[in-house]
Formats: sequence, structure tokens, C-alpha cells
Amino acid sequence: MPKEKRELKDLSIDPAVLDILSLAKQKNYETVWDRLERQSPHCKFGSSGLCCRNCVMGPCRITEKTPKGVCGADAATIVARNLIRALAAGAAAHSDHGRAVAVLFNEVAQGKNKDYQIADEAKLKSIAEKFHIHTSQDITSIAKEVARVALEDFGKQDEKALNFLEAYAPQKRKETWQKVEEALFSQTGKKMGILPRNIDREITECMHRTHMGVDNQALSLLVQGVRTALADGWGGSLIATELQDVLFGTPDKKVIKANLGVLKEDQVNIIVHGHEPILSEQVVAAAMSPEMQEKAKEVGAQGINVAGICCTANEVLMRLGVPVAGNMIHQELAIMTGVVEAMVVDVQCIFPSLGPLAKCFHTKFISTSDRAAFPEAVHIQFDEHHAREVAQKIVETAIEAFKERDPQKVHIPQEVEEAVVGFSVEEIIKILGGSPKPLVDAILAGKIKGVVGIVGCNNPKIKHDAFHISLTKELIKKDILVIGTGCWAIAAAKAGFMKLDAQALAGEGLKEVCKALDIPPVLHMGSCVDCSRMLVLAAALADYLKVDISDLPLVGSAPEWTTEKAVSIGTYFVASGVPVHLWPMPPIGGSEEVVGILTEGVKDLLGGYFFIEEDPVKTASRMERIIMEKRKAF
Ligand code: XCC
Ligand code: SF4
Repeated sequence: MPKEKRELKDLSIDPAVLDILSLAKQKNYETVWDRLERQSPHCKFGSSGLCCRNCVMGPCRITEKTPKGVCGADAATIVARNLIRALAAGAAAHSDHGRAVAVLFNEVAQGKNKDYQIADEAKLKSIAEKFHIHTSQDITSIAKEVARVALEDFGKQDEKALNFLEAYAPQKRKETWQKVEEALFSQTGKKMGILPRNIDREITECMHRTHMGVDNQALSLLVQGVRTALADGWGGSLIATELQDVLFGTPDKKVIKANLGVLKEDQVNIIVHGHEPILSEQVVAAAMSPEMQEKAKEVGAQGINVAGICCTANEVLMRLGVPVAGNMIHQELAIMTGVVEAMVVDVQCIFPSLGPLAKCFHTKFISTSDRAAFPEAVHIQFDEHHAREVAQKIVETAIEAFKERDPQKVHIPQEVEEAVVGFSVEEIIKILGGSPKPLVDAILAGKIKGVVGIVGCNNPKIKHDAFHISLTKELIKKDILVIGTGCWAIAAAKAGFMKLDAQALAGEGLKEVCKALDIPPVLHMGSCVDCSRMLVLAAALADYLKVDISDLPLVGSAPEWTTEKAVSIGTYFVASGVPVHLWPMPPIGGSEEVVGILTEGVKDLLGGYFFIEEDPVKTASRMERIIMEKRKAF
């Protein structure tokens, strides 16, 4: 966090953001940056991971003079415990999302829910094949069996690895995990499991082990963190992605529009924000219905415009081509445009500041999930069994609000970019002509040096989108293909990096490949749970070449990370064999031992590791070096 007071232009590279920020200043609307300033400087114990609140003999803070907590826990234990608690929360967020999808999918399969259907039978069959489920049966029988293996991963009590991990992870990687478990046991004499057995169980075990007086060794704690992260990446998140594709369709290539300029002055604007397409798909469908469009006309609007924010945006843009109003940082700014009739939210990354902010406008801030409540929100309880009815009620509430819009407060930034999106693994393979071979050949020939997957958030401590965009730009210049998800993907879309024109920004080799395939050099692979798509792609390449993921010229990054989910994502990439860049520094600086394990120690065990770098250009060079090193071994 910079010490001096930052000027407006230092807060974001997005002109739409700066436009609304000057409006906010003029009108005295409070933003995330104002609150950050008031919270700064942040507590050093918290930022280095050295504050423990896990029992009430504490809270304990570790310093040179007081190197032990009341119970005797040292810096390494406390830092590791705090880290894996955060990781567990992140894995829980993704996996609880995955569970909701699995439960719904099961009900659809059982014929108990008619508001949703199986939209993609081909995908269902391809999933079934991975589990050796007979695909000659009727669709509902296949669906029931797939639902069973998915739900089992949340509840089975045996010691075997997750069904989904067994079915999806590449052979060599599974062998690596097995070997790591054996090596850890023979080196330490203590059993340390890496292979996750049950998604909920690993999260629970993180909570158990971090309770006062249970697991008090950094390595042991971090290995459980790895196991929990794997339960997320190859479990909860993967299940969410796969079954959402079955229920809502597997994304394919399409053109969308991005940034606050997608809001329309003459229409009822509904923003869907949060994470779960179970809700947003229904809101979009209801809004598009002729009946609702007609109602909107009755109140004087030209129609209804739905736009997304955060990962909900990514879900509906990938599948339905719905425009995206912005990433995480845009949520308050969107309301400040004065044209948002309703902001409809479910779970995750939704600022509780939105309720009070919406009160300054005609905007209805509508919460829907039984898991999430917000101050000053209108709660319209979502229920999968009455999904259409509830979605209609939400849309009607927005239409009603249109009448209250104050023209004096309307201020829509003009910025809009186009983006080519929809790159599911299935779509990528289709574009490649049915097999990963052309991509592998391009990599072997050096036209594409390697692939970097960028994920994650925005963080007001960092100039908004700046790291995302400079890093992306540097990488494609170096003939490195960039893929990614989450708020990075929205940043790239807004900055025009996902247009076909962006091929011009790529190095000669990458440009040639992208031209031949008619794709941008930067590929949108979806929402945060869709980071699992990147794992699946890596697995496809590894299995095709009969190597481990750690042998591939792949690097990951979370350059503006914020949430606990990002801790889990970063860790499952590392655990899957991918070196991962992070900025800002995670709260582990208080323990050299923990830093050592995560940046060095893991290398020999898992092939992946974390590295920290503040400068985008240096980050790109370091990534290139890693990639060139890996290419040598090819
Ligand atoms: Fe949240 Fe998924 Fe981060 Fe964006 S990127 S701030 S987690 S919405 Ni996943
Ligand atoms: Fe302090 Fe130990 Fe309790 Fe943590 S668990 S608060 S270090 S006494």
C-alpha cells in the first residue's frame, strides 16, 4: 500500500472508473478506496500473519520479544494456521457453490425440478465416460449416475481420493501425489496426506487442525492446506464447472461487450452480481421474456438490459453473451451511474457497502441467497423449485424501480469494448480441429513459447487493472499465450485484449497461430470456479504428451488478488505442478519457514511453487525464464 495519498489517476487505468470516481468526489459518494484510506496503515501483525485469535488465552501477537503465543505456538505455526484457515474458507466458497449445482443437477436428474433442464447432453455423456458410466442408457439414467459420483465427493467417508480427481487428473500427476505422500512419510515418520478424500472433510480437517493445541507444525499444516486446495480445484470447482455446463450449456465462441458503457439510459438495467448461474441464468431468461419486455415498455422503457459484474458476469457472458459492466471494483461505481434499477446478488465478493449506497439512488439492491444477508438490502428469497417465479418477481421489482429513476443523477460513462469470449476446453479443442495436437505442435515449434494462466481479483491497494493489463501485454509480446478467468478476464475484455485486433499486439509466432485459428491472443475461460477449465486443459496437454503438468511450459498468476478463494486457487495450481506468481504479498511474511516451504520447499515435492513480484514487466520476464527452462526439458 503506497504511503502517500494517491491521486485519482493512480487508482485505476480504466477511464470509466476514473470518470465515475470524479463524479463520486463531487457528489460525496463513498467508495472502496475511501474506506481503504481510512483503514490504512494496516496492522503489521495481521499483514504478516503473526496475529492469532484461535483461542481466548489470546489474541496473541508474535514479536522478537514475545516469540511464542500463550499456548506456546511459534511464528511458523501461527502463520501456517492462519494461511490454511483462509485457504479453507476459499475452498469452502467454491465448493459450496459446486455442491449447490450438484444437488440441483441431481434433482433435475430425478425429475424433481422442472425449472431447469439438461441443456448439454453431449457434455453429460463425455463426463459419464470419464467415470466409465454406460452412455448407451437413457439420459436421465446417465444423469443420475453422474449426480451420484459428484455428490459422493462431498460425503464419502473412505480414504480413497475424490472421484473427480481420479477421473480428471493426468496419470503422471496422480503418481506424483502418491510419491509425495510416501516421501513425506518416510522423511518425517508422520502420515501427511495430499490426495483429498472428501471435499467437506478436508475443509473440516483444516478447521480442526488449526484449533488450539492440535497441529503445531508448519509443514504438516501446509500439506493439509494443499490437500484442501486440491479438493477445491479437482473437486468442488470442477464439479461446479462441469455440471453447470450440463445444465446451462458448454460455452462457445461469441462476441460480447464490456465496461460501464453497456448500461442503457433508455432501458431498465438489471445487474447480476456474485457467482452462481443457477440464479443469473433465470434472471436473464425472465428479463428476455416477451411478457417482461412488454411490462418494461408500459413504464416507459425501451426494454430490459441485463449486465453482469464479477464472476456471475463471466458465467452469463460465456454462455449467453450477456454484456459485462465490470469487475469487482466496478460494483459500487455501477450504482453511481444512476441507471441501475436493480442489482441482484447471491454470494461472494459482494460489498456490504452496496445496500447503504443503493439507498442514495432508486436502485433496488436485491439479495437472494439464504447464505448471504446484507444491510439495507431487499431480500427476495431465491428457491430453485420456484426459480422462474422468483426470477420474474426480481425483474418486476426492477421494472417498478424504473419509474423512480432520477434523471438528474444519470451519468453513464461511454467506455465500451468488444471481446471474443467463450473458450471452454471443449471449444478450444474444437477450434484446434478436434485434438490438442496443433497447440502442442505450435508450442514445440516455438511459435508459442508457453502458456500463462492469470486469475483473480482486483485489489484497491493496487492500481485497478494495471498489473493485469501490463502483465498480459508483456506476455503476448513474448509469444506467450495468455488464458484466464475471473476479474482478470473482465479487465482484459475491457482493455480490448480479447478482440481479434489484439493479435497485432502479439509477437510474430503467437500472432500467426492466432490468425490461423481466428482467436485473440488472450482467452477468456470463465469464472473463478472455471479455473478448473485451466486444470483440465493442462491435463489434456500432459496426457497427450504423456508427461506431468510440471513438465509443461505453464505458469500461473494472481496479480491483483484479494480473496481467500485466490489462496485456494493459487495453491491448487502449485500442487498441480504449476509455478504461480502472486502480488500483493500474502500474509505469510512473519515466518521464514512458511515462506521457505511455499517458495522453495514445495518445488522438489510438487514441481510448482509460489513467487512474489511487484513489477509486471519483471514478472513477465521471470515467467519467460521459467518457460524457457521448462522448454529445454521437452
Ligand atoms: Fe471475486 Fe470471482 Fe476475485 Fe473477482 S476474481 S474478486 S474472487 S469475483 Ni475470482
Ligand atoms: Fe494465543 Fe495459542 Fe490461543 Fe493462538 S491458540 S490465541 S497463539 S494461546
